Amino acid sequence: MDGFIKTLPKVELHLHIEGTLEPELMFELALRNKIQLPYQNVEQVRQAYEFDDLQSFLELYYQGAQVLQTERDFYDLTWAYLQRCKMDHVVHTEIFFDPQTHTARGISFDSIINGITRALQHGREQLEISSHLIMCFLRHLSEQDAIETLQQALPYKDQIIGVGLDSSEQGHPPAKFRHVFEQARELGFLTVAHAGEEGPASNIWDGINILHIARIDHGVRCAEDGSLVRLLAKTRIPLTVCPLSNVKLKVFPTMAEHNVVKLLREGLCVTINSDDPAYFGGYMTDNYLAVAHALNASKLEMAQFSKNAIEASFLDARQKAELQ
Ligand code: ES4
Ligand code: ZN
Repeated sequence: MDGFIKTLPKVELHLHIEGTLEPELMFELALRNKIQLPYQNVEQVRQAYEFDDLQSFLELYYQGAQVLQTERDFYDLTWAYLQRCKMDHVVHTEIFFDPQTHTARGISFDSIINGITRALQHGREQLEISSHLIMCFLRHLSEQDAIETLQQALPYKDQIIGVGLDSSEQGHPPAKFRHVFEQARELGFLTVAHAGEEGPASNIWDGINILHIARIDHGVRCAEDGSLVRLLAKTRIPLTVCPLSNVKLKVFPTMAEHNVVKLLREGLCVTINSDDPAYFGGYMTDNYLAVAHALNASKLEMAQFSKNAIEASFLDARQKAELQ
């Protein structure tokens, strides 16, 4: 099984590029940019990565992102992630970035997007990894702030396939972003949103009905609503599930209690993804292995996760056919 999973061609659909910042690179960038970190060494950083919930993680994640200052930093971050993708047999990846985390600190939109897209282009040319970029709005900030971010992104519209919604789900429901998602869709962006990670199944309904999302990021709490599970099975609206993330952030007490294989067997288009691999202790292969070991999934089922991800991707029909 392990050898089968390692070489299985994989597609990643839920990955925050800021969440790939390994402690080693964090220190390198802090030194380069003369930023003081609240840690003495790499081991101390890793020891700090014990989380009680989403909020306790987000605090360290936003703090870590402060070392990202220049276009070169965003390039180095993205290039390191793509090299990990190669090791994990990831052939296509759709990555999130959080511009507001950086523009709020005075970093230009241009540095962020040029650094990331230059690395993605090198990934296509040198590693044969295809990719798309999705811009996320931070849901703890206002809708007006998201609207201004959408305006800032317009000169780079060709580089961004869709918009998403991340950060604190509790207290910031999908309806808060109704207008900015409508504007984004009118401009031709596809839409996704984190929903049903820590928040209730009603956030998944609202993501579908109010934000018209093409995929649900996480979505594991759909299991609390039988009619929603039936809708998801029937429509095959995909769920981008992140197993190691869910256990680290205590969405499930242990991997053995995770519902990802159950949802697969119920016919949902569920996929396996790494979310913030530098913080949650594993990239794509690690997530696939953890699921296979804890939940007794067959090789056929593990391959189905990868097939689902091809189906759920934003590639066109011809590109999907090439991967199948
Ligand atoms: C995130 Cl796991 C998760 N949930 C919500 N927002 C996020 N941003 C980065 N990782
Ligand atoms: Zn996420």
